[in-house]
Amino acid sequence: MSENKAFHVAVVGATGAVGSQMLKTLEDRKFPISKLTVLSSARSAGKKITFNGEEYTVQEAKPESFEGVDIALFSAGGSVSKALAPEAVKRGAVVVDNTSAFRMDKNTPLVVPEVNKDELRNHNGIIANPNCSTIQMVVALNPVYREFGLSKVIVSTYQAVSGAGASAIEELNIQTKALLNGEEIEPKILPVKSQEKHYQIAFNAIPQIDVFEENGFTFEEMKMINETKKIMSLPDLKVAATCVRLPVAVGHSESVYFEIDKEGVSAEDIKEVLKGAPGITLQDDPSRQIYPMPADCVGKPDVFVGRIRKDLHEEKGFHMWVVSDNLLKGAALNSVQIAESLIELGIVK
Ligand code: NAP
Ligand code: 12T
Repeated sequence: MSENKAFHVAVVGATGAVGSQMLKTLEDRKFPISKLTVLSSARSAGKKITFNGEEYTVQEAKPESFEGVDIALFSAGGSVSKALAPEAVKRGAVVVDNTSAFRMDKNTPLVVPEVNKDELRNHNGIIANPNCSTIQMVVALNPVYREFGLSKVIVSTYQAVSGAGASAIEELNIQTKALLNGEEIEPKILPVKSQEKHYQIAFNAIPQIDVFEENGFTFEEMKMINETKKIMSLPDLKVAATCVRLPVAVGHSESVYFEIDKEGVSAEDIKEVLKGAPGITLQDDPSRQIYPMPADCVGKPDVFVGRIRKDLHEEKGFHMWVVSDNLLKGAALNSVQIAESLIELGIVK
């Protein structure tokens, strides 16, 4: 029985914001591991990491690192995935990739287990983990779509700095302290490290996440648009997104407007559907000031939904507020759930 087997797991980018949460999630969920390989760039090679009370030495990721690996979780940037994921597959591993490198490739399943777990059966060695903002939105939209249909989505995000890596968390902390002490700041990371201009994030809001495309949308916004259609198998769904970075360390928030197909549906009907849905916690009671906030979601696996209300003008239109830990369901947890699903479906044996 595959359930009793244990696997050689490699984590690529193990020293990063996402990779460290992957290790914690594997530990917390008692993932069946027979051997663990922790990989990074040459910069962190030699560093020690503790996992399940044992010490592991971080190694530089190379093609040979994947000999004998059953499952490789990648979270070290798109160029690392492009170079090394095929090398891992060549050596017999199944790759769960957290970067945008393969997400829109038509031979690569893009999976949120609550929504489209069966797509895993079509993999060719690599399974893509969607963008963090997309994952929490589709977890909330899918049960609504199943019950009432879905024609349009307009989302504005309020995203945490941890989505941009460990260095962006450090930048927020340093700037906040400096500004409170009346000192000068020198932004170096946000909005996009490799671009020319960098802006203050402490006490600010930056309407740019990832680089701009020709059409005026940012790549983060285009990821939300294209990935939502692919995961939900709704190529004709109308989707628009505006993605904004806030001075919050962990936890993405989203204001989601959506239009359903069915008429005569109430906000209560939407709440009923979301109440029992997988991976969702409904926090919605305005009379008691109950709604989701990032500070309450840190470290928790669920997608939290509240502020559900019917639009005042559009009969089929609704609004909701969706919050989740971007490093967990948005990244590490979803990847580990994909790996668990691969075992459960007998795809990795
Ligand atoms: P991070 O905190 O900056 O960590 C980056 C990790 O990648 C570190 O472990 C780093 O190792 C490693 N790395 C960098 N260059 C490498 C190389 N050439 N070879 C091997 N390892 C290398 O970033 P993060 O926030 O964890 O994000 C990592 C990646 O995950 C991102 O680039 C993005 O593609 C993806 N991501 C996806 C989502 C999502 O929406 N699902 C969210 C966030 C991030 P060193 O310690 O040696 O530098
Ligand atoms: N640049 O889709 O900056 O791999 O918050 C996710 C988050 C890329 C991704 C961010 C990013 C991804 C960010």
